[in-house]
Amino acid sequence: MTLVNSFSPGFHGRERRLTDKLPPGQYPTESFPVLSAGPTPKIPVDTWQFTVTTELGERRSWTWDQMMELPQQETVRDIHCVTRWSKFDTRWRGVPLDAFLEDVETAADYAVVSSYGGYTTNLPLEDLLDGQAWIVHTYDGYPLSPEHGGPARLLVPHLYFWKSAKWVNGLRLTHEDEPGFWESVGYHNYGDPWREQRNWGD
Ligand SMILES: Nc1nc2c(c(=O)[nH]1)N[C@H]1C(S)=C(S)[C@@H](COP(=O)(O)O)O[C@H]1N2
Ligand SMILES: [Mo]
Repeated sequence: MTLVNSFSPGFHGRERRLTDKLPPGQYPTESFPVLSAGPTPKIPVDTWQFTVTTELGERRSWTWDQMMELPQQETVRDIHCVTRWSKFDTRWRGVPLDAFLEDVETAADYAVVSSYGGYTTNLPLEDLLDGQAWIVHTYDGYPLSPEHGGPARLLVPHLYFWKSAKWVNGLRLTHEDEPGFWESVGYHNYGDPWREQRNWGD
């Protein structure tokens, strides 16, 4: 077997690529499963807003049109759901969180991201910055469908996909880390797929 592999660079290359891209305990899928804890809210873009609230209660909101005027980026990422599917090379378009947060004055270390419908998820503020997270409105060239979080969702591909809040409508900056919806019922507080942080205690 080893001999065959070493004479077959194509196969060897594929194997290598899979182990580099697939976190422990995950399997790759071509489909795009829908995972929602409740009904799918329908949010028209003319009522959509994204609001940042600081630890001092100061608020800054963007309408859909204002969000679309911010610098847009396209990003191609692998996503990893805690239910063990991973999907490679998903293509998104949206606004990096840096663009929303650059003029916001804060000394907070954490953020609680919130959604239409009431879903929340928490993460360290630094995980949202430096080009690591986006508010995305386009998936694979088309407007993001309601089932997948349209009109806009958070995308934080370096953490398990439950951190990527669908139907996102804002974030609150906090000094103390406050567990969100899944984090408060046993999911890991941080959720790094490469360290297999699925549940509290992992
Ligand atoms: N608002 C909201 N966002 C959410 C969820 C949810 O139930 N509500 N589910 C999370 C979970 S557990 C996962 S795996 C992904 C699923 O995204 P998808 O349905 O686009 O695959 O969305 C995350 N974001
Ligand atoms: Mo999930």
